[in-house]
Amino acid sequence: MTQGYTENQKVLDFVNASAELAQPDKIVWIDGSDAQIDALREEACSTGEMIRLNQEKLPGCYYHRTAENDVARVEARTFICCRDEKDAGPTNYWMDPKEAYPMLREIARGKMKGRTMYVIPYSMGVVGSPFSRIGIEVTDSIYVVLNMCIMTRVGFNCLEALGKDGDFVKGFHAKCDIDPEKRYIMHFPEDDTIISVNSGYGGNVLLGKKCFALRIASYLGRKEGWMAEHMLILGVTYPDGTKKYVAAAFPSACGKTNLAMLIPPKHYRDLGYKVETVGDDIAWIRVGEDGRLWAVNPENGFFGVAPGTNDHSNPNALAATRKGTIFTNVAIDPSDNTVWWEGLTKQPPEHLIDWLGHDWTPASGVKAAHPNSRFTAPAVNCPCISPEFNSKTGVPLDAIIFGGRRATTTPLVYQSRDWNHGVFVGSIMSSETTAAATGAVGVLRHDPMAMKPFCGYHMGDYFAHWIEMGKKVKNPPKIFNVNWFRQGENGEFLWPGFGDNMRVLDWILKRCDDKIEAQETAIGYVPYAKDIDIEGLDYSVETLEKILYVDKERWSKEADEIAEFYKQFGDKLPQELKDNLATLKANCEK
Ligand code: SAT
Ligand code: MN
Repeated sequence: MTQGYTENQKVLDFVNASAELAQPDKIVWIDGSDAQIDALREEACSTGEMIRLNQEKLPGCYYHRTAENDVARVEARTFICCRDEKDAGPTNYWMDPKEAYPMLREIARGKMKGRTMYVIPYSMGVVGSPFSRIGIEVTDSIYVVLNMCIMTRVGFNCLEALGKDGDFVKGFHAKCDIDPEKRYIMHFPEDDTIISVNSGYGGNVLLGKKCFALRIASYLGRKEGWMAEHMLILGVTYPDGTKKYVAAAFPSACGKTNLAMLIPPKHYRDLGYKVETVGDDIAWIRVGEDGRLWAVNPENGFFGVAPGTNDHSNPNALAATRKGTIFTNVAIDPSDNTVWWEGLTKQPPEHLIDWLGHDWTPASGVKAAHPNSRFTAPAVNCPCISPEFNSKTGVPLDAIIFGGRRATTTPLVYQSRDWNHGVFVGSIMSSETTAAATGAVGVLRHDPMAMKPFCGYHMGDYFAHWIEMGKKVKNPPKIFNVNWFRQGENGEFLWPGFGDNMRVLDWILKRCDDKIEAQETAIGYVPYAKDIDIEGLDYSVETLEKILYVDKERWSKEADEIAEFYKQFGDKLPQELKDNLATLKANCEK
Protein backbone atom coordinates (compact mmCIF):
# COMPACT_ATOMS: atom_id res chain seq x y z
CA MET A 1 0.00 0.00 0.00
CA THR A 2 2.83 2.38 0.70
CA GLN A 3 4.95 1.64 -2.34
CA GLY A 4 5.55 4.00 -5.18
CA TYR A 5 5.62 7.41 -3.54
CA THR A 6 9.04 7.27 -1.98
CA GLU A 7 12.06 5.04 -1.72
CA ASN A 8 12.90 6.41 1.68
CA GLN A 9 12.73 3.28 3.81
CA LYS A 10 12.42 5.28 7.03
CA VAL A 11 9.26 6.94 5.73
CA LEU A 12 7.85 3.60 4.62
CA ASP A 13 8.70 2.00 7.95
CA PHE A 14 7.01 4.80 9.87
CA VAL A 15 3.85 4.68 7.76
CA ASN A 16 3.69 0.88 7.94
CA ALA A 17 4.22 0.79 11.68
CA SER A 18 1.53 3.44 12.19
CA ALA A 19 -0.91 1.47 10.05
CA GLU A 20 -0.08 -1.77 11.79
CA LEU A 21 -0.87 -0.18 15.10
CA ALA A 22 -4.00 1.82 14.25
CA GLN A 23 -5.30 -0.60 11.57
CA PRO A 24 -6.96 1.81 9.14
CA ASP A 25 -9.01 0.37 6.30
CA LYS A 26 -7.22 2.57 3.81
CA ILE A 27 -4.07 4.66 3.50
CA VAL A 28 -4.15 7.82 1.39
CA TRP A 29 -1.03 9.80 0.63
CA ILE A 30 -1.57 13.55 0.45
CA ASP A 31 -0.04 15.24 -2.58
CA GLY A 32 -1.56 18.61 -1.75
CA SER A 33 -3.12 19.00 -5.22
CA ASP A 34 -6.27 21.09 -5.68
CA ALA A 35 -8.14 18.05 -6.95
CA GLN A 36 -7.30 16.01 -3.88
CA ILE A 37 -8.13 18.88 -1.53
CA ASP A 38 -11.49 19.41 -3.25
CA ALA A 39 -12.35 15.73 -2.96
CA LEU A 40 -11.47 15.74 0.75
CA ARG A 41 -13.58 18.84 1.37
CA GLU A 42 -16.44 17.13 -0.41
CA GLU A 43 -16.08 14.04 1.71
CA ALA A 44 -15.82 16.02 4.97
CA CYS A 45 -19.00 17.93 4.08
CA SER A 46 -20.85 14.72 3.28
CA THR A 47 -20.13 13.32 6.75
CA GLY A 48 -20.80 16.57 8.62
CA GLU A 49 -17.16 16.96 9.68
CA MET A 50 -17.16 20.28 7.85
CA ILE A 51 -19.78 22.69 6.59
CA ARG A 52 -19.44 24.47 3.27
CA LEU A 53 -19.92 28.21 3.77
CA ASN A 54 -21.41 30.71 1.31
CA GLN A 55 -19.14 30.18 -1.71
CA GLU A 56 -19.98 33.53 -3.27
CA LYS A 57 -19.08 35.55 -0.21
CA LEU A 58 -16.43 33.19 1.16
CA PRO A 59 -15.08 31.13 -1.74
CA GLY A 60 -13.22 28.00 -0.68
CA CYS A 61 -14.19 28.57 2.97
CA TYR A 62 -15.38 25.85 5.32
CA TYR A 63 -16.52 25.52 8.89
CA HIS A 64 -15.73 23.01 11.60
CA ARG A 65 -16.77 22.44 15.19
CA THR A 66 -14.51 20.60 17.60
CA ALA A 67 -15.89 18.61 20.50
CA GLU A 68 -17.01 20.80 23.37
CA ASN A 69 -14.29 19.41 25.61
CA ASP A 70 -11.58 19.98 22.99
CA VAL A 71 -11.24 23.68 22.24
CA ALA A 72 -7.70 24.66 23.24
CA ARG A 73 -4.22 23.38 23.94
CA VAL A 74 -4.08 21.23 27.06
CA GLU A 75 -0.82 22.03 28.77
CA ALA A 76 -1.34 19.54 31.59
CA ARG A 77 -1.55 16.74 29.03
CA THR A 78 1.38 17.91 26.92
CA PHE A 79 4.59 16.06 27.75
CA ILE A 80 8.25 16.09 26.90
CA CYS A 81 9.33 12.45 26.92
CA CYS A 82 13.11 12.52 27.06
CA ARG A 83 15.02 9.70 28.69
CA ASP A 84 16.24 11.74 31.66
CA GLU A 85 13.59 13.70 33.55
CA LYS A 86 16.14 16.39 34.36
CA ASP A 87 16.38 17.29 30.66
CA ALA A 88 12.69 18.25 30.49
CA GLY A 89 13.15 20.72 33.33
CA PRO A 90 10.73 22.16 35.86
CA THR A 91 8.45 23.97 33.40
CA ASN A 92 7.48 20.88 31.37
CA TYR A 93 5.43 17.83 32.16
CA TRP A 94 7.61 14.76 31.70
CA MET A 95 6.99 11.10 31.09
CA ASP A 96 9.57 8.35 30.64
CA PRO A 97 9.51 7.16 27.00
CA LYS A 98 9.60 3.62 28.37
CA GLU A 99 6.23 4.33 29.93
CA ALA A 100 4.85 6.68 27.29
CA TYR A 101 5.31 4.56 24.16
CA PRO A 102 3.50 1.45 25.46
CA MET A 103 0.74 3.60 26.98
CA LEU A 104 0.18 5.43 23.70
CA ARG A 105 0.26 2.19 21.73
CA GLU A 106 -2.50 0.84 23.95
CA ILE A 107 -4.58 3.97 23.45
CA ALA A 108 -4.15 4.04 19.66
CA ARG A 109 -4.34 0.32 18.94
CA GLY A 110 -6.97 -0.42 16.30
CA LYS A 111 -8.39 3.11 16.60
CA MET A 112 -8.41 3.72 12.83
CA LYS A 113 -10.46 0.61 12.05
CA GLY A 114 -13.10 1.50 9.51
CA ARG A 115 -11.30 4.77 8.85
CA THR A 116 -8.70 6.17 6.47
CA MET A 117 -5.18 7.06 7.52
CA TYR A 118 -3.83 10.05 5.63
CA VAL A 119 -0.08 10.46 5.16
CA ILE A 120 0.93 14.11 4.95
CA PRO A 121 4.46 14.88 3.74
CA TYR A 122 5.11 18.52 4.66
CA SER A 123 7.88 21.02 4.97
CA MET A 124 8.32 23.62 7.68
CA GLY A 125 9.87 26.39 5.61
CA VAL A 126 10.34 26.72 1.86
CA VAL A 127 11.12 23.33 0.35
CA GLY A 128 14.80 23.21 -0.49
CA SER A 129 15.92 25.98 1.87
CA PRO A 130 18.73 25.02 4.23
CA PHE A 131 16.54 26.47 7.04
CA SER A 132 13.69 24.04 6.35
CA ARG A 133 12.80 20.69 7.87
CA ILE A 134 10.53 17.96 6.62
CA GLY A 135 7.84 16.21 8.63
CA ILE A 136 5.45 13.34 7.93
CA GLU A 137 2.17 13.42 9.81
CA VAL A 138 -0.22 10.52 9.72
CA THR A 139 -3.76 11.28 10.86
CA ASP A 140 -7.28 9.96 10.62
CA SER A 141 -8.78 13.45 10.41
CA ILE A 142 -9.62 15.18 7.13
CA TYR A 143 -9.86 18.42 9.10
CA VAL A 144 -6.21 17.99 10.10
CA VAL A 145 -5.21 17.24 6.49
CA LEU A 146 -6.95 20.35 5.18
CA ASN A 147 -5.51 22.55 7.93
CA MET A 148 -2.01 21.19 7.36
CA CYS A 149 -2.40 21.97 3.64
CA ILE A 150 -2.89 25.63 4.63
CA MET A 151 -0.45 25.87 7.54
CA THR A 152 2.51 24.03 5.99
CA ARG A 153 3.92 23.29 2.56
CA VAL A 154 2.42 19.91 1.72
CA GLY A 155 3.32 17.79 -1.30
CA PHE A 156 5.39 15.04 -2.81
CA ASN A 157 8.23 17.49 -3.41
CA CYS A 158 8.83 17.05 0.33
CA LEU A 159 9.41 13.35 -0.26
CA GLU A 160 11.75 14.22 -3.12
CA ALA A 161 13.63 16.62 -0.87
CA LEU A 162 14.04 13.80 1.66
CA GLY A 163 15.53 11.51 -0.94
CA LYS A 164 16.33 7.93 -0.15
CA ASP A 165 17.88 8.54 3.19
CA GLY A 166 16.74 11.88 4.61
CA ASP A 167 15.48 12.22 8.18
CA PHE A 168 12.17 13.76 9.10
CA VAL A 169 9.99 14.44 12.11
CA LYS A 170 7.48 11.66 12.64
CA GLY A 171 4.01 12.75 13.69
CA PHE A 172 1.25 10.34 14.59
CA HIS A 173 -2.24 11.67 15.24
CA ALA A 174 -5.35 9.65 15.97
CA LYS A 175 -8.64 11.16 17.08
CA CYS A 176 -9.49 7.97 18.98
CA ASP A 177 -12.56 8.79 21.10
CA ILE A 178 -11.75 12.46 21.88
CA ASP A 179 -11.59 11.23 25.44
CA PRO A 180 -10.15 14.07 27.56
CA GLU A 181 -8.92 11.54 30.13
CA LYS A 182 -6.83 9.79 27.51
CA ARG A 183 -5.73 12.90 25.66
CA TYR A 184 -1.96 13.10 25.30
CA ILE A 185 0.25 15.41 23.26
CA MET A 186 3.63 13.71 23.51
CA HIS A 187 7.04 14.78 22.28
CA PHE A 188 10.05 12.54 22.02
CA PRO A 189 12.77 15.04 21.07
CA GLU A 190 15.49 12.38 21.12
CA ASP A 191 13.54 10.39 18.52
CA ASP A 192 12.18 13.25 16.37
CA THR A 193 8.73 11.93 17.19
CA ILE A 194 5.37 13.41 18.14
CA ILE A 195 2.30 11.40 19.14
CA SER A 196 -1.07 13.05 19.70
CA VAL A 197 -4.19 11.12 20.67
CA ASN A 198 -7.79 11.91 21.64
CA SER A 199 -7.86 15.50 20.42
CA GLY A 200 -8.99 17.29 17.29
CA TYR A 201 -8.07 20.85 18.32
CA GLY A 202 -5.53 22.68 16.13
CA GLY A 203 -2.73 23.36 18.59
CA ASN A 204 -2.82 19.72 19.70
CA VAL A 205 -3.07 18.07 16.29
CA LEU A 206 -1.54 20.25 13.57
CA LEU A 207 1.73 18.66 14.48
CA GLY A 208 3.87 20.91 12.28
CA LYS A 209 3.02 23.90 14.44
CA LYS A 210 3.71 24.03 18.18
CA CYS A 211 4.75 20.38 18.46
CA PHE A 212 7.35 20.38 15.69
CA ALA A 213 8.19 23.99 14.88
CA LEU A 214 8.60 24.93 18.55
CA ARG A 215 8.99 21.96 20.92
CA ILE A 216 11.00 19.62 18.71
CA ALA A 217 12.70 22.45 16.81
CA SER A 218 13.79 24.25 19.99
CA TYR A 219 15.54 21.03 21.01
CA LEU A 220 17.15 20.67 17.56
CA GLY A 221 18.09 24.33 17.58
CA ARG A 222 20.00 23.99 20.81
CA LYS A 223 21.82 20.94 19.51
CA GLU A 224 22.64 22.57 16.18
CA GLY A 225 23.18 26.19 17.20
CA TRP A 226 20.00 27.95 16.08
CA MET A 227 16.75 29.04 17.70
CA ALA A 228 13.07 28.19 17.35
CA GLU A 229 11.00 30.96 18.89
CA HIS A 230 7.35 31.85 19.50
CA MET A 231 7.72 35.06 17.51
CA LEU A 232 6.07 36.99 14.73
CA ILE A 233 8.32 38.55 12.11
CA LEU A 234 7.50 41.86 10.46
CA GLY A 235 9.22 44.27 8.13
CA VAL A 236 8.96 48.07 8.26
CA THR A 237 9.55 49.91 5.00
CA TYR A 238 10.69 53.51 5.36
CA PRO A 239 9.80 56.38 3.03
CA ASP A 240 13.25 56.06 1.40
CA GLY A 241 12.66 52.36 0.71
CA THR A 242 14.94 50.95 3.42
CA LYS A 243 13.56 47.98 5.31
CA LYS A 244 14.04 46.88 8.87
CA TYR A 245 12.89 43.62 10.40
CA VAL A 246 11.63 42.85 13.85
CA ALA A 247 10.79 39.58 15.61
CA ALA A 248 8.44 39.72 18.58
CA ALA A 249 7.47 37.13 21.19
CA PHE A 250 4.11 37.32 22.92
CA PRO A 251 2.13 34.52 24.59
CA SER A 252 -0.77 32.97 22.68
CA ALA A 253 -3.72 35.28 22.05
CA CYS A 254 -1.83 38.45 23.02
CA GLY A 255 -1.90 40.12 19.61
CA LYS A 256 0.97 38.64 17.58
CA THR A 257 -1.20 38.39 14.48
CA ASN A 258 -2.38 41.98 14.95
CA LEU A 259 1.12 43.36 15.38
CA ALA A 260 2.45 41.34 12.44
CA MET A 261 -0.20 42.86 10.16
CA LEU A 262 -0.25 46.36 11.59
CA ILE A 263 -1.45 49.25 9.44
CA PRO A 264 0.43 52.42 10.45
CA PRO A 265 -1.51 55.55 11.44
CA LYS A 266 -2.42 57.89 8.60
CA HIS A 267 0.44 60.36 8.88
CA TYR A 268 2.95 57.50 8.73
CA ARG A 269 1.21 56.07 5.67
CA ASP A 270 1.15 59.48 4.04
CA LEU A 271 4.90 59.69 4.50
CA GLY A 272 5.31 56.25 2.90
CA TYR A 273 5.77 53.93 5.88
CA LYS A 274 4.57 50.38 5.38
CA VAL A 275 4.48 47.24 7.52
CA GLU A 276 4.72 43.80 5.92
CA THR A 277 4.19 40.41 7.50
CA VAL A 278 6.75 37.64 7.30
CA GLY A 279 5.12 35.50 10.01
CA ASP A 280 2.64 35.76 12.86
CA ASP A 281 3.61 32.98 15.29
CA ILE A 282 6.91 31.19 14.83
CA ALA A 283 10.43 32.23 13.87
CA TRP A 284 13.42 30.01 13.18
CA ILE A 285 16.50 32.10 13.70
CA ARG A 286 20.12 31.52 12.69
CA VAL A 287 23.39 33.40 12.62
CA GLY A 288 24.12 34.59 9.08
CA GLU A 289 27.52 34.89 7.45
CA ASP A 290 27.32 38.62 8.07
CA GLY A 291 27.19 38.03 11.84
CA ARG A 292 23.56 39.09 12.11
CA LEU A 293 20.55 37.04 13.13
CA TRP A 294 18.36 35.90 10.23
CA ALA A 295 14.81 34.70 10.69
CA VAL A 296 12.39 32.65 8.63
CA ASN A 297 8.75 31.84 9.26
CA PRO A 298 8.47 28.06 8.89
CA GLU A 299 4.69 28.21 8.46
CA ASN A 300 2.55 28.77 5.39
CA GLY A 301 -0.64 30.15 6.93
CA PHE A 302 -2.17 31.81 9.96
CA PHE A 303 -3.99 29.95 12.72
CA GLY A 304 -5.38 33.11 14.23
CA VAL A 305 -7.78 33.90 17.06
CA ALA A 306 -11.06 35.04 15.49
CA PRO A 307 -12.78 37.01 18.30
CA GLY A 308 -11.76 40.65 18.25
CA THR A 309 -10.61 40.50 14.62
CA ASN A 310 -12.40 43.19 12.64
CA ASP A 311 -11.94 45.91 10.09
CA HIS A 312 -10.42 48.25 12.63
CA SER A 313 -8.28 45.88 14.72
CA ASN A 314 -6.83 43.90 11.83
CA PRO A 315 -8.23 44.47 8.34
CA ASN A 316 -5.37 42.47 6.82
CA ALA A 317 -6.17 39.35 8.83
CA LEU A 318 -9.85 39.76 8.02
CA ALA A 319 -9.03 40.04 4.31
CA ALA A 320 -6.86 36.93 4.57
CA THR A 321 -9.89 34.95 5.80
CA ARG A 322 -12.17 35.83 2.90
CA LYS A 323 -11.14 32.82 0.79
CA GLY A 324 -9.68 29.35 1.20
CA THR A 325 -10.07 29.55 4.98
CA ILE A 326 -11.23 27.06 7.58
CA PHE A 327 -13.15 28.53 10.52
CA THR A 328 -13.23 26.57 13.76
CA ASN A 329 -15.72 27.13 16.59
CA VAL A 330 -16.91 30.55 15.45
CA ALA A 331 -20.66 31.20 14.98
CA ILE A 332 -22.58 30.76 11.74
CA ASP A 333 -24.97 33.40 10.45
CA PRO A 334 -27.71 31.26 8.93
CA SER A 335 -29.22 34.19 7.00
CA ASP A 336 -26.40 33.97 4.46
CA ASN A 337 -24.29 31.02 5.64
CA THR A 338 -21.31 33.17 6.62
CA VAL A 339 -19.42 33.42 9.90
CA TRP A 340 -19.53 35.74 12.88
CA TRP A 341 -17.61 36.14 16.12
CA GLU A 342 -17.58 38.59 19.01
CA GLY A 343 -16.07 41.85 17.87
CA LEU A 344 -16.49 41.23 14.12
CA THR A 345 -19.24 43.85 14.03
CA LYS A 346 -20.38 46.20 16.80
CA GLN A 347 -23.97 45.00 16.48
CA PRO A 348 -24.28 41.23 16.51
CA PRO A 349 -26.73 39.71 14.02
CA GLU A 350 -30.13 38.93 15.49
CA HIS A 351 -29.88 35.22 15.02
CA LEU A 352 -26.87 32.95 14.86
CA ILE A 353 -25.96 29.33 15.31
CA ASP A 354 -23.34 29.39 18.03
CA TRP A 355 -20.13 27.38 18.22
CA LEU A 356 -22.00 24.56 19.97
CA GLY A 357 -24.61 24.39 17.22
CA HIS A 358 -27.38 26.04 19.25
CA ASP A 359 -29.63 28.89 18.20
CA TRP A 360 -28.26 32.12 19.56
CA THR A 361 -29.57 35.67 19.94
CA PRO A 362 -27.92 38.71 21.53
CA ALA A 363 -30.12 37.97 24.56
CA SER A 364 -28.66 34.48 25.00
CA GLY A 365 -26.16 35.74 27.55
CA VAL A 366 -23.34 33.51 26.27
CA LYS A 367 -20.67 33.98 23.65
CA ALA A 368 -21.67 32.96 20.13
CA ALA A 369 -18.09 32.08 19.15
CA HIS A 370 -15.72 30.28 21.49
CA PRO A 371 -13.13 32.76 22.87
CA ASN A 372 -10.42 30.57 21.30
CA SER A 373 -12.24 30.10 18.00
CA ARG A 374 -9.84 30.26 15.08
CA PHE A 375 -9.37 30.90 11.39
CA THR A 376 -6.85 28.94 9.35
CA ALA A 377 -5.97 31.24 6.46
CA PRO A 378 -3.35 30.89 3.71
CA ALA A 379 -0.51 33.40 4.18
CA VAL A 380 -0.65 34.34 0.49
CA ASN A 381 -4.14 35.77 1.07
CA CYS A 382 -2.76 38.45 3.35
CA PRO A 383 -2.68 41.84 1.59
CA CYS A 384 0.47 42.83 3.49
CA ILE A 385 2.40 39.57 3.14
CA SER A 386 6.10 40.38 2.76
CA PRO A 387 7.88 39.74 -0.54
CA GLU A 388 10.42 37.95 1.69
CA PHE A 389 7.81 35.46 2.90
CA ASN A 390 9.17 32.76 0.58
CA SER A 391 12.81 33.75 0.95
CA LYS A 392 15.12 30.81 1.49
CA THR A 393 17.44 32.78 3.73
CA GLY A 394 14.90 34.81 5.67
CA VAL A 395 15.30 38.37 6.88
CA PRO A 396 17.97 40.03 9.05
CA LEU A 397 16.69 41.16 12.44
CA ASP A 398 17.22 44.69 13.74
CA ALA A 399 15.21 44.22 16.91
CA ILE A 400 13.74 41.52 19.09
CA ILE A 401 10.72 42.44 21.18
CA PHE A 402 9.25 40.63 24.15
CA GLY A 403 5.81 41.47 25.44
CA GLY A 404 3.20 40.22 27.84
CA ARG A 405 -0.25 41.15 29.00
CA ARG A 406 0.36 43.14 32.19
CA ALA A 407 -2.22 45.45 33.78
CA THR A 408 0.50 47.11 35.89
CA THR A 409 4.26 47.48 36.45
CA THR A 410 5.72 46.93 32.97
CA PRO A 411 5.95 50.17 30.99
CA LEU A 412 4.73 50.64 27.43
CA VAL A 413 8.24 50.00 26.16
CA TYR A 414 11.80 49.72 27.40
CA GLN A 415 15.10 48.69 25.92
CA SER A 416 17.60 46.32 27.45
CA ARG A 417 21.15 47.50 28.05
CA ASP A 418 22.79 44.72 26.04
CA TRP A 419 22.18 41.18 24.75
CA ASN A 420 22.50 39.42 28.10
CA HIS A 421 20.27 41.95 29.78
CA GLY A 422 17.84 41.39 26.89
CA VAL A 423 17.87 37.66 27.62
CA PHE A 424 17.11 38.52 31.24
CA VAL A 425 14.21 40.73 30.11
CA GLY A 426 12.79 37.85 28.06
CA SER A 427 13.30 35.39 30.89
CA ILE A 428 11.28 37.48 33.38
CA MET A 429 8.25 37.88 31.11
CA SER A 430 4.94 37.37 32.86
CA SER A 431 1.58 37.50 31.25
CA GLU A 432 -2.08 37.00 32.08
CA THR A 433 -3.35 33.67 30.76
CA THR A 434 -5.75 33.58 27.80
CA ALA A 435 -8.29 31.20 26.29
CA ALA A 436 -5.61 29.68 24.00
CA ALA A 437 -4.96 27.04 26.64
CA THR A 438 -7.43 25.29 28.92
CA GLY A 439 -7.64 26.61 32.49
CA ALA A 440 -8.37 29.92 34.15
CA VAL A 441 -8.08 33.08 32.08
CA GLY A 442 -6.46 36.30 33.36
CA VAL A 443 -4.09 34.69 35.83
CA LEU A 444 -0.64 36.27 35.88
CA ARG A 445 2.05 33.67 35.30
CA HIS A 446 5.67 33.54 34.22
CA ASP A 447 6.06 32.83 30.55
CA PRO A 448 9.74 33.29 29.65
CA MET A 449 10.15 34.41 26.03
CA ALA A 450 6.48 33.32 25.59
CA MET A 451 7.95 29.80 25.41
CA LYS A 452 6.72 28.26 28.65
CA PRO A 453 4.28 25.93 26.88
CA PHE A 454 6.60 25.38 23.91
CA CYS A 455 10.18 24.82 25.02
CA GLY A 456 11.11 21.20 24.32
CA TYR A 457 13.83 20.96 26.99
CA HIS A 458 15.03 22.39 30.28
CA MET A 459 14.23 26.09 30.49
CA GLY A 460 17.53 26.76 32.29
CA ASP A 461 19.41 25.25 29.34
CA TYR A 462 17.22 27.31 27.05
CA PHE A 463 18.32 30.52 28.81
CA ALA A 464 21.93 29.36 28.51
CA HIS A 465 21.40 28.75 24.79
CA TRP A 466 20.19 32.33 24.37
CA ILE A 467 23.33 33.58 26.16
CA GLU A 468 25.48 31.36 23.90
CA MET A 469 23.77 32.66 20.76
CA GLY A 470 24.64 36.18 21.86
CA LYS A 471 28.31 35.26 21.78
CA LYS A 472 28.00 34.05 18.19
CA VAL A 473 26.33 37.14 16.76
CA LYS A 474 28.69 39.99 15.89
CA ASN A 475 25.82 42.40 15.23
CA PRO A 476 23.02 41.31 17.51
CA PRO A 477 19.58 42.84 17.25
CA LYS A 478 18.68 45.18 20.11
CA ILE A 479 16.24 43.69 22.60
CA PHE A 480 13.11 45.46 23.87
CA ASN A 481 10.05 44.78 25.99
CA VAL A 482 6.60 46.19 25.31
CA ASN A 483 3.29 46.12 27.14
CA TRP A 484 0.19 47.21 25.21
CA PHE A 485 -2.08 46.17 28.07
CA ARG A 486 -1.55 48.70 30.89
CA GLN A 487 -4.82 49.46 32.64
CA GLY A 488 -6.14 52.44 34.54
CA GLU A 489 -8.00 52.42 37.85
CA ASN A 490 -11.26 51.34 36.23
CA GLY A 491 -9.71 48.55 34.20
CA GLU A 492 -9.63 50.64 31.01
CA PHE A 493 -6.69 50.15 28.65
CA LEU A 494 -4.33 53.10 28.73
CA TRP A 495 -2.79 52.61 25.30
CA PRO A 496 -4.84 52.37 22.08
CA GLY A 497 -2.75 49.52 20.65
CA PHE A 498 -3.31 47.98 17.21
CA GLY A 499 -2.14 50.33 14.39
CA ASP A 500 -0.94 52.85 16.94
CA ASN A 501 1.71 50.38 18.08
CA MET A 502 3.57 51.72 15.03
CA ARG A 503 4.44 54.70 17.22
CA VAL A 504 6.30 52.39 19.58
CA LEU A 505 7.91 50.43 16.74
CA ASP A 506 9.13 53.72 15.36
CA TRP A 507 10.87 54.57 18.66
CA ILE A 508 12.33 51.07 18.84
CA LEU A 509 13.82 51.29 15.36
CA LYS A 510 15.18 54.78 15.99
CA ARG A 511 16.92 53.35 19.06
CA CYS A 512 18.39 50.61 16.88
CA ASP A 513 19.93 53.34 14.71
CA ASP A 514 21.12 55.32 17.73
CA LYS A 515 18.98 58.18 16.46
CA ILE A 516 17.33 59.10 19.72
CA GLU A 517 18.17 59.55 23.40
CA ALA A 518 16.42 57.63 26.17
CA GLN A 519 16.26 57.78 29.95
CA GLU A 520 18.24 55.24 31.84
CA THR A 521 16.05 53.67 34.52
CA ALA A 522 16.27 50.79 36.97
CA ILE A 523 15.01 48.35 34.33
CA GLY A 524 16.66 49.69 31.18
CA TYR A 525 16.17 52.52 28.68
CA VAL A 526 12.73 54.09 28.65
CA PRO A 527 11.56 56.72 26.13
CA TYR A 528 11.15 60.35 27.00
CA ALA A 529 7.41 60.92 26.56
CA LYS A 530 8.14 63.59 23.95
CA ASP A 531 9.81 61.00 21.75
CA ILE A 532 6.73 58.83 21.31
CA ASP A 533 4.86 60.30 18.36
CA ILE A 534 1.23 60.93 19.32
CA GLU A 535 0.32 63.03 16.29
CA GLY A 536 -3.27 62.47 15.22
CA LEU A 537 -4.12 60.69 18.47
CA ASP A 538 -6.49 62.03 21.04
CA TYR A 539 -4.03 61.22 23.78
CA SER A 540 -2.45 63.10 26.63
CA VAL A 541 1.25 63.32 27.43
CA GLU A 542 0.28 62.72 31.07
CA THR A 543 -1.16 59.31 30.28
CA LEU A 544 1.91 58.53 28.22
CA GLU A 545 4.13 59.53 31.13
CA LYS A 546 2.07 57.32 33.38
CA ILE A 547 2.55 54.23 31.25
CA LEU A 548 6.25 54.97 30.80
CA TYR A 549 6.85 55.41 34.50
CA VAL A 550 9.07 52.87 36.21
CA ASP A 551 7.87 52.38 39.76
CA LYS A 552 10.94 51.23 41.67
CA GLU A 553 8.93 49.95 44.60
CA ARG A 554 6.86 47.70 42.38
CA TRP A 555 9.95 46.58 40.50
CA SER A 556 11.74 45.79 43.72
CA LYS A 557 8.88 43.43 44.64
CA GLU A 558 8.96 42.09 41.11
CA ALA A 559 12.68 41.35 41.55
CA ASP A 560 11.96 39.35 44.71
CA GLU A 561 9.28 37.45 42.90
CA ILE A 562 11.65 36.72 40.00
CA ALA A 563 14.19 35.40 42.49
CA GLU A 564 11.53 32.93 43.68
CA PHE A 565 10.69 31.97 40.10
CA TYR A 566 14.35 31.48 39.24
CA LYS A 567 14.92 29.08 42.15
CA GLN A 568 13.42 26.15 40.27
CA PHE A 569 16.19 26.31 37.66
CA GLY A 570 18.86 25.59 40.26
CA ASP A 571 22.38 25.49 38.91
CA LYS A 572 21.10 25.54 35.33
CA LEU A 573 20.33 29.23 35.73
CA PRO A 574 23.08 31.12 33.84
CA GLN A 575 25.25 33.40 35.95
CA GLU A 576 24.49 36.22 33.50
CA LEU A 577 20.83 36.13 34.54
CA LYS A 578 21.67 36.03 38.24
CA ASP A 579 23.90 39.07 37.74
CA ASN A 580 21.16 40.93 35.92
CA LEU A 581 18.67 40.15 38.66
CA ALA A 582 21.11 41.47 41.27
CA THR A 583 21.54 44.64 39.21
CA LEU A 584 17.78 45.11 38.97
CA LYS A 585 17.36 44.71 42.71
CA ALA A 586 20.23 47.11 43.43
CA ASN A 587 18.87 49.67 40.95
CA CYS A 588 15.50 49.61 42.67
CA GLU A 589 17.08 50.29 46.07
CA LYS A 590 19.07 53.29 44.83
O1 SAT B 1 -3.47 26.48 19.38
S1 SAT B 1 -2.14 26.94 18.99
O2 SAT B 1 -1.16 26.44 19.95
O3 SAT B 1 -1.79 26.47 17.67
C1 SAT B 1 -2.11 28.60 18.97
C2 SAT B 1 -1.56 29.15 20.21
O4 SAT B 1 -2.05 28.81 21.29
O5 SAT B 1 -0.61 29.95 20.13
MN1 MN C 1 1.21 30.90 19.17
